[in-house]
Amino acid sequence: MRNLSVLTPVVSIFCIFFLLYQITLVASSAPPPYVPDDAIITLDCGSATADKSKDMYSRDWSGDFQSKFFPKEENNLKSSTSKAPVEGTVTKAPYTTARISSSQFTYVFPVTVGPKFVRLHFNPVIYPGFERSNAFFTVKAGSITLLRNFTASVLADSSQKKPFFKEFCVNAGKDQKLNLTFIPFSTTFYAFINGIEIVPMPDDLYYSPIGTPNDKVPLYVGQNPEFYINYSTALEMVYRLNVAGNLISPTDDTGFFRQWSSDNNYFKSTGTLMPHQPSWILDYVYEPNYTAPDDVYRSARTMGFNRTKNRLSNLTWGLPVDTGFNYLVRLHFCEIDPNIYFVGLWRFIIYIDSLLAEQEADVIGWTDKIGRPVYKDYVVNIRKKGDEGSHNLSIDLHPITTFSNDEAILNGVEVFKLSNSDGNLAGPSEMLPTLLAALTNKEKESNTEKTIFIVIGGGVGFLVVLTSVCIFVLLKLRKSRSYGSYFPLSKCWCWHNPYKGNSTRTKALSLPRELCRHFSLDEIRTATYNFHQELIIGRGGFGCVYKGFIDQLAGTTIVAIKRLNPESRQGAREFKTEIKMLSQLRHGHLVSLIGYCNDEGEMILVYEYMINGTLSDHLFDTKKDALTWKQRLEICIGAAHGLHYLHTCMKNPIIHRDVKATNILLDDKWGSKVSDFGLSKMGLHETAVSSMVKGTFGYLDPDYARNQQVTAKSDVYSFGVVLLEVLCGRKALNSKLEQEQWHLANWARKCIEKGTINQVIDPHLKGKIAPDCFKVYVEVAESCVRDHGIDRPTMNDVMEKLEFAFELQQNADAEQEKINPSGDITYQEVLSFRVSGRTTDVGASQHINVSNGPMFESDSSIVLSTGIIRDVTVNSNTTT
Ligand SMILES: *[C@@H]1O[C@H](CO)[C@@H](O)[C@H](O)[C@H]1NC(C)=O
Ligand SMILES: *[C@@H]1O[C@H](CO)[C@@H](O)[C@H](O)[C@H]1NC(C)=O
Ligand SMILES: *[C@@H]1O[C@H](CO)[C@@H](O)[C@H](O)[C@H]1NC(C)=O
Ligand SMILES: *[C@@H]1O[C@H](CO)[C@@H](O)[C@H](O)[C@H]1NC(C)=O
Ligand SMILES: *[C@@H]1O[C@H](CO)[C@@H](O)[C@H](O)[C@H]1NC(C)=O
Ligand SMILES: *[C@@H]1O[C@H](CO)[C@@H](O)[C@H](O)[C@H]1NC(C)=O
Ligand SMILES: CC(=O)N[C@H]1CO[C@H](CO)[C@@H](O)[C@@H]1O
Repeated sequence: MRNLSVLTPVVSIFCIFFLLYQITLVASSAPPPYVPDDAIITLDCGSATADKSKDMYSRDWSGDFQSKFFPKEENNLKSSTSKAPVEGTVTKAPYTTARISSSQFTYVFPVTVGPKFVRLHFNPVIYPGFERSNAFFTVKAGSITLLRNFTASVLADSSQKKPFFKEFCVNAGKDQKLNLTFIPFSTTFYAFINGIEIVPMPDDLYYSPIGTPNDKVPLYVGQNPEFYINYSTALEMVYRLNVAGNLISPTDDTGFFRQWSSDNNYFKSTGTLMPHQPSWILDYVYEPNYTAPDDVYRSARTMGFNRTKNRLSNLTWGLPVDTGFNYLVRLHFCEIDPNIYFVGLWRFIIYIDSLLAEQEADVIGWTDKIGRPVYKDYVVNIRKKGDEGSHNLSIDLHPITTFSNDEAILNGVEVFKLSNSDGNLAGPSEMLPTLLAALTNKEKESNTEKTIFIVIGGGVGFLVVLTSVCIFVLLKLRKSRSYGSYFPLSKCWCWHNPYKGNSTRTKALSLPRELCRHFSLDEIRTATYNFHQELIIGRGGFGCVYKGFIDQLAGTTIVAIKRLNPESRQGAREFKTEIKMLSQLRHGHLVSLIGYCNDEGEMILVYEYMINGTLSDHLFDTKKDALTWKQRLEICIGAAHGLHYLHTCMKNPIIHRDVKATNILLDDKWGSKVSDFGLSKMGLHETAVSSMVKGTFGYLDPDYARNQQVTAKSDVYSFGVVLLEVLCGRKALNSKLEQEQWHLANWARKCIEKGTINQVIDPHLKGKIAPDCFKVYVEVAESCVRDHGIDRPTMNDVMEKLEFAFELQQNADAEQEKINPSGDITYQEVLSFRVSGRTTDVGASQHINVSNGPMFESDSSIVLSTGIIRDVTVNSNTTT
């Protein structure tokens, strides 16, 4: 008895303490009301300050013109304001005026430190003087990219050309400024903005930096247990849904002017609506009362009364999102069914993107009582899967079968995209084809501009140079007739040689000469629109070459991006050293290597972009205008210079090993550059069919095929084949022709020997080649494709002779023009011409034995024997 009487007060005291403890616990967890420390800014862009206009919710907007938020800096002054033509019902602020510019402009908002809502309002109509499809720009908040390569018009097209807004959460840093910069893609495009809203928000509304109470840190679905969202992250609101409810307008939000939409378009299963409870007084114990408007919690979707069906299904929402980002998914819950009053009655599983997010959700279990709102945050990573740009993020609720009910409930959903580690929120664009068309047009425009400039600018200079050259030539011609003494001349000729000016292109890239830039894989992805199919400009055994756009924010440079495929990615370690070596090679006639990327096991090379493609594109089966003879000569001379440089720039010659018409690229001025040099050394060549012999059939030095001894003369042979292709307009190897003509080099040699080479020249060149020039050219070509390397000239000889041939053509043209100033220049055909008796030939052997006897045995097919590849040779017996 005594014992009991002692126990009773103890128990009761304990109970009282426990109750008090509970009460204080509840009281202390009720959050204080939020008092914003900053004013709300609503800026009507493009409208004068004096005008205060009201939007459809009767909120006031003030003009940005001469406002303190729009500094009078030089860039900003280039922007203009424009009125939106009245379309449909949009006659309210901020959509009636816009600020538009083809150069970048910045707004500076003085704000307190802390996170803010930033809402950008767009009305994508046609503004006078601006083409709708040319709205293409990037928006940055400080260093964070909010919208990259954003095309407001497309977004609007998919939502019926209505005005729309984009909402972000961005943190203002210590300098207490929020800068919003609008950057057009390039000067052809423009950026525009109709309205900007800045609204302060509580620190803990969506952010959860380290130190946040555990139950408020988002669960990282399928990964680590938690995911902290710190203030350096920017959020983009993608969905804010009032489940089973109607639209809640900004003015009915809890003071942040958020808009809540109906979930009707995203709800995918069947279910019932919980009766809306308009009179419920909600009890905010676990969340601040500003978390969401009461109306969000006063309605919900549940599954319905058929328990058999519920057990077999999910309550499902599908939300299309961009891939390659993390998403914050906030689910709002509030039990509003008066019959659900105890724990364990309604329990369900939550899947987010088909991953288990919550094993046992029980709203009453979380809140103890009906009418108490609670939210749960999850972060889910939506990976890039192949080419898929958009993905349906699914939310599935599945009931856990309990003793009385099989149900699930949801009241509201918010989904935010989280910025990447590089501060980017921009997803893939759906706009690629349009963009490409626009860029291509732009390219063409600038090309014609340039061409006109050159023709006009070059015309005057050309006359001056030509006059001096003529005088010089005449003087020189009197003095000497030997090749050697023409060389000073060739230098004169270079003054007006358009391709000599090519180094300006390299300079335009503003890269230090020796520097080889390292690109991150992200940069490469951005530049190629994630290796977009439409940007492929070349394919080969090595992988693909993409057209790429780098430094998009600073004016955009077009580059060629070569991505080596996994099979050729051998020797990753040597990659970097080789790249360093290659990047040292700089010459006006070599395609410059700008940089590389070796992230994640990739091997990617970034080259300057050559707008006119390959020489091959313009020689064979082309619908393009045929290249003129002089253009062809200049192209060959340029390529010869490039190869000569490779052979002589270092102590040991760098041998290209794959000289061919597809490796000679043409720039905007039809100057030529050699590409793909140095790759064979790394074992990265596309034509690396065997480890023994590398090269391309039809161009392959027979000496090399025999001995596997590669020398600079192997390049000379291949270059000779190119010279023949240029002259004949035929491919090095063409099995569609008669068998004896398959192999151009062998066939041409036979024709030269027989004196019938004139019969196989490109029909486009008939009557265009001065006979003297023709002879020199054919001699050079023939000497290059001789069977033995020792009989072939050096690249230097080839280069000089080609320049000589060019001069002969120039002189002949000048003569012709004197006789017939207005007419087309036509030369007599060289009917029969043999290369023989070349006494002044440099470095050439005295005997030519072109087709006497089988110089290279073969049975007219590609012979693969003991791993050695031989070139195709025409059986000489068939001709005799
Ligand atoms: C914002 O712009 C102002 C004025 O141009 C500049 O002083 C400030 O450093 C900028 N702040 C940021 C974060 O870019
Ligand atoms: C903030 O979060 C991002 C992404 O999770 C992370 O990369 C960054 O290091 C974090 N910054 C700080 C200061 O914790
Ligand atoms: C939240 O509660 C406070 C009082 O605690 C009140 O002043 C405020 O208006 C409420 N906010 C909302 C959005 O209901
Ligand atoms: C409940 O759903 C099941 C499965 O869909 C169906 O077979 C059954 O007829 C439904 N019951 C009622 C009463 O509608
Ligand atoms: C994604 O979900 C939306 C709406 O929920 C739907 O209209 C669309 O067809 C879905 N797309 C795919 C690929 O499932
Ligand atoms: C519910 O959704 C989850 C996740 O997508 C899925 O794994 C499960 O099979 C679904 N259950 C039913 C009954 O459809
Ligand atoms: C059309 C376009 O420019 N799309 C790119 C925009 O930027 C993102 C992010 O870098 C790229 O992924 C898109 O390909």
